[in-house]
Order: sequence, then structure tokens, then C-alpha cells
Amino acid sequence: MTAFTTTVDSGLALVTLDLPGEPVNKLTSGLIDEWETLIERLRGDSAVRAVVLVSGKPDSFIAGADIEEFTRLTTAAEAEALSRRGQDLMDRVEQFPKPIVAAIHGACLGGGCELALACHWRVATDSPKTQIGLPEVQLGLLPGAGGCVRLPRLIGARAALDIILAGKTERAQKALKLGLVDEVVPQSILRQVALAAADRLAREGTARRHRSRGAAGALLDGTPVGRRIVYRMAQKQLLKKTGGHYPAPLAALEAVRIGLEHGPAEGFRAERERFGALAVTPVSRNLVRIFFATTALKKDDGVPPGTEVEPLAIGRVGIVGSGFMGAAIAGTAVLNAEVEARLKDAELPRVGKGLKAALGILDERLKRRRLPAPRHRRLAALLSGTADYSGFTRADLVIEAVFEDLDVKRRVLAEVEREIRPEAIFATNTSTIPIRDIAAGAARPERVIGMHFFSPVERMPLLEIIPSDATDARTVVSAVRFGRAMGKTVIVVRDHPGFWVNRILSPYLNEAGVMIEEGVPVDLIDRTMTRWGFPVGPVALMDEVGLDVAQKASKVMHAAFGERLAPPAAIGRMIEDGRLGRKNARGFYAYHEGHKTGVDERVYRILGVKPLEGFAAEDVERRLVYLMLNEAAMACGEGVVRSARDGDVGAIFGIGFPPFRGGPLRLIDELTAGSVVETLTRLQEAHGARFAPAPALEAMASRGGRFHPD
Ligand code: 3H9
Repeated sequence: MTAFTTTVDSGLALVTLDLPGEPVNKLTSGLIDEWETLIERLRGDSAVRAVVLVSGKPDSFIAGADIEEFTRLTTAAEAEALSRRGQDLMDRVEQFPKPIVAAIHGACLGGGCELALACHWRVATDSPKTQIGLPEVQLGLLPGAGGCVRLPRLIGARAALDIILAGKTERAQKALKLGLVDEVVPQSILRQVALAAADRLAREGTARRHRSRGAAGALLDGTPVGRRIVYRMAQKQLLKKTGGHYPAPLAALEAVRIGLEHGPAEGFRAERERFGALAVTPVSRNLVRIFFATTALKKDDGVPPGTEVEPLAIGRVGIVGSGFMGAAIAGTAVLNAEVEARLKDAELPRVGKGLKAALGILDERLKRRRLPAPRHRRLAALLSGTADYSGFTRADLVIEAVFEDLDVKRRVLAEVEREIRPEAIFATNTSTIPIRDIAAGAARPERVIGMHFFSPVERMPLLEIIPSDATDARTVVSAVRFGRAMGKTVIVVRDHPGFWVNRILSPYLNEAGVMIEEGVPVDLIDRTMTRWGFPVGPVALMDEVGLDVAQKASKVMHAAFGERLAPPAAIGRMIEDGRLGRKNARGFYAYHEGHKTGVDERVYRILGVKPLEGFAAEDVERRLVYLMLNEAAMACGEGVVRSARDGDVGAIFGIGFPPFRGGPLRLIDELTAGSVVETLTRLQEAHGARFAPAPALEAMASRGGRFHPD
């Protein structure tokens, strides 16, 4: 392997790293060997005064240690040894007698960032592709090659903890402000500036950096007493945020603290010991699997391998329905896919409102400095509106986001088909209605597909794409690629009521309603499930979605699947009382000025129940979790998802299934299908037929199988 090429000019060695056969540079064991040999050679080469390290890849400096190698680690001792190797490497860079300058463009993450930190000077490009940070905790790990020690020493405890504990990455300008890099330059002059810095450092020695962090910064970062306050606050926030489910950030906090309070040697020891322990936890294993699953989905077009189609280039999108969903789809399409988006609604005032909401998505980015003003202006100009389909003849894709009603959707499809070119695609944004029903009377059913966005569109990472039996491969590939261009993780699912996400959500939400009718307190239900790891509880989720919307969806599911998915009467009674959830500030919870203030106790009277005392949280958890697992197994058995990988990614990104548990199908594998069947059978005896184990699960239990091969 020859990952490095070195040229020497005027005493300056320009080392270009380009890992052969890989899309990004990563610190593999082989690469580390090669680097060690190389720097030993440069150390002894009297013609070399200084070194510049640059990447030969288009958009990555170094994306970190090789995550593949982590999957092969079997013991904590092996993982600790890997970390020690990384630390030694960085130490040799830091102690190198000649200056080493990191010239950074693209992803500079994890071990890549740690290598840059060990260098004596860092120059980064101002490109939005340049991202510098330590995302290790997102893999259930901590920076294990010296990052927990070097970063706080460079930029202060608070700023370092902000990055390390959240696994954050920063753009170049912010990194400059923090002192994480020393210079930011346009990409075209990166090498020249880095070489000039190397020359200067070789002649004048390494510059001492004096950064003022203000009085508060000096007190909090600069004194042991101040730092104690910082650690305590960080720990409190972490426990609140992670619910104790994610050990990595707490371990990273400890490593940072030890490094700052007891010196680098102790810090490095704490770092590698904790890295070793974390790398073999089930939490880290699950998070690493999710990384590889989402990476694989970036290349998956949703059609069988070998299908040869030329996808439609999508430059203009029409969106029918300028309500909450339609507007957010338009705003997100413009922001991420940079396409022209035209909103259509029945009346111009409604169109105006939708355009304002779509523009709001761009404005928010501008305000948070994620979008420069000229780009904001350019993107805003891509948005337009109409009340009469004008311009739709030029659309490549039309997304319908009207009311969730079969007749209305069919009417819109017929209208749109009259306007658009024959090769244009019609996508329906439905959450439950089968695409074949919507496309039943279509003139060109092969161009009709489902695109199920999740709300709020600009923030939710998942998109379900649903071809009907009539949809052609070109339409599938075009829609999947467009979804990805919109920044979504896309799963292609089977045309079955509720598709994947709402299918597995349906029995879970229903059961929450059934429990409320039994008198189980609302806050007990929600608290139990957030403690289990969901970002919100099922009752709060119904309020968020809207009780009317939830009822509509549950009726579709009831009609399709019968009594097993019968909606609880509670929702209907809430709606009769005029309660629609957060949107009208009246739901299971009370709201004040848009903020949830607590359970609305009047709800129990409306439902004619008395809240029970002493109901066991374990019973709540078991009923809710096992119903979701059972439905996931059943739907997977029916081929609703193409693989267990897609099912788990869909549950995690679509409904916030706790990532550390790996997804519902992974959880079944971990519990074993046999034990899940046993628990369901006991629940069935106690609570009724809706808990009857899915045939797919029983079959799996009897042959001792798993959903995931690994
Ligand atoms: C770490 O560094 C630990 C250290 O502190 C301590 C060590 C002792 N490893 O995502 P893409 C592959 S932990 C292995 O489609 P993009 C990826 O699987 C690491 N493989 O491209 C895919 O492979 P394939 C901390 C990696 O442009 C291909 O590269 N670092 C790694 O959308 C293209 O990836 C991270 O957590 C890796 N580190 O995004 C960063 N990185 O083509 C993880 C990428 O065979 N990486 N691959 O399917 C990322 O966030 C994104 O991949 C990146 C590029 C932003 C770099």
C-alpha cells in the first residue's frame, strides 16, 4: 500500500495522503504503520525543515479511525491497545522535532481531528464541506487518540466539552473562532498558505497562542474551582439528556477531567481505558451498526441490484397543498436539493401563507448562520406559488400534500396528470393510504409513487418511499435519489396500509389509549417510555401529531387489519370535546403560549375514569414495547421492509426508537424470538388477542432464527 506521496521543495515536505481504493481517508492499522515509517524517514532527512500534511481525496481530510476495524474487536483489552496505538502515533507527531502543518479540506473527524490537534499548526478551507470535530460519542465511544486531552488544552474545558460530549462537528469559521484551527483560507490557496506556515514555523519556531476567553472564561476554564462547576453542570445535563442510557459521554467527561486536573499522562491513561471498555459495549455495537446501515442506504436506490435505469433529473418540483406539510416540503427541497419549487393551493392567500412558511425554513438557517445571505437570496428566488397549476407543465416531479382522504387525493392526481408532461412523476405524501388505491384510476400509474415525509419535514431525517405494483423502476430510483438530495435517509417500503413506520406505531399508540381508559395515569405512560429511551412518550406524541390526524390514520389501520388494530374510544371522546392536541392547545396535556404545562387533569373526567395509583411502570413498558416488537416482526414477515436493516433504521429515524437498542428487530434478536413469544403469550392471556404472537415470530422462535444475520 502506498497511501502517502511526498514531494520536497525548498526544505518543505508536502505529504499527500490518499488511501488507495477508498472513498475517504481513514486511519487503518496499515496506514498507521506506513505513516510511522514515513515520519521516521522525514525526521532523519536533513533536507526537510518542515512538513505539510494534505489529503488527496476531493472532500475528506481524514474521516477518523477505521470504524470497520472496531467491529472486529472482541475484548476491551484489544480496544485499549488500539487506542494506545493511536495515542502513541499522535504523540510522535506532537513531539516531532520539525513543524508539521495540517492542511484541512473536507471531513476532519475523530482520529483525523486528533491528528490535526497533534500537528503544530492547522489551516482549514472555508468550504462548507470542511467539518472538524469529534463525533465518537455518536458511535458510543470517546475520542481515543488523545482528543480528550489535547482539545481542552487547546480551546478550554467548556468549548471542548461542548464538542466532545455531543459528538459535534464545526465549520471552519467557528473552528477558527474557538482556536481549533489557526487559519481559514479559500480552497484554491490551501497548499500555498500551509507551506508558507510551515516555512515560517521552521524559521521562527512554533508560535505561542494567547487567546483571551474573557473574565468568565478565565474563571471557569482557568481555575480548578471554576472547572469543577463546569464538570458538575456538564454531568447534570448529560444525565438529563441521555437518561443514563449512553455511557460514552459520561466516560469522556471523566477522561477530560482527569487530563486537566491530573496531567496529560493520567488523561491519556483514563482515555484509553475508557475507550477499551466502551468499544465492546452493546450500545456502541448498536450505534456502529446504525452508522453502517445509514451509509449503505446512501447508495441503495431501492431497486434490485443490476436494474439499469436512467433516473429523471429533477430540477423543478410542483407541490399541491400549501399547508404545514406542503410548505415544509417546498422549503426543504429548495434548501437541500436546490430545485425550483412551486406551491399550488386553491386560493392565493393560502398559497401566500405556505410560501411564507417555506421561506421561514431558509430564514431560520440564515439566522443561525448556517446559510450565507447571498445563498439565502438565491434559494429564496427558487420558491414560487400559484392557484391554478400554471407552470406545472415544466415540473419533473409533483408532490401532493393535501388532506389525508382517498377521494381528495384521487381528484388531485387526475387534475395533475392533465397538466404535467407524460414522463413527470407524481408522488403522494400519504401516511397510511395504499398507493395502489390512490393510483387506481391514474392514466400513468407507472409514474405514481408514495413519498411519506415526517413532520417537521425540515428536521425529521426519514423518508419512506412506496412504489405500488404498477410503479416503474425509473420512478423509484428518481424518487429515492431526490429524497436523498433533500437530505433524507430513504427506505423503500411495500405498499401496505400504514407502510412501515405507522404500522409499528399504530398498536403502540392504541395501547397507550387503552391504558388511559383503564385509568393508567398519562404521565406514568409517557415517563415510562421516555425512561425507556423514546424522545417523547406515546400520549405526548398523539398530542403532537394531532388527535384528529391520529384518529384518521387509526381508522385506515382498523379497516385494513381488523380488531387487532381497533382504535381506543378515548381518542374519539377527546375529539368530541374539541381536543386536537398541541395545534389547538388542548389535548391530553394543557398548553400555555405554545408550551406544554402538564397533564390536563380534566381529561380523566371526560373519559370517565379515575387515575389509578400504584400502577407498575414495568407493566406499562411491557405492554407498549412488546406490541411494537410484535407488529415489527409481523410487518417484516409480510415483506413491508426489504430488510431488517431498513426496518430498524426506519424505526429509529421515523419515530425515535432508542438508537442504543439498535431498533425493534435488533432488540428481538437480542432478547431472542423465543423469549419475545413467551412474553407475548403471557400478555395475551392477561389482556387479550391483540397480543397474540406474530406468525413470523413464532416461526423464527421454533427454528431459533434471527432477523439480522450478524
Ligand atoms: C474514531 O476516529 C476513533 C478515534 O478517536 C480513536 C481511535 C483509536 N471508518 O458516509 P459516506 C466509509 S471513530 C470506516 O457514504 P459522505 C463509509 O462507510 C470515527 N469507513 O460519504 C462509506 O463506505 P462505502 C470517527 C468510513 O460523503 C464511505 O466511507 N469518525 C469512515 O456522505 C463513504 O462514506 C466518524 O464517525 C470511517 N471512519 O460522508 C466519521 N468514514 O462506500 C464517520 C467513512 O464502502 N464518517 N467511511 O459504503 C462520516 O461521518 C461520513 O462518512 C463522512 C463522509 C462525513 C466522512
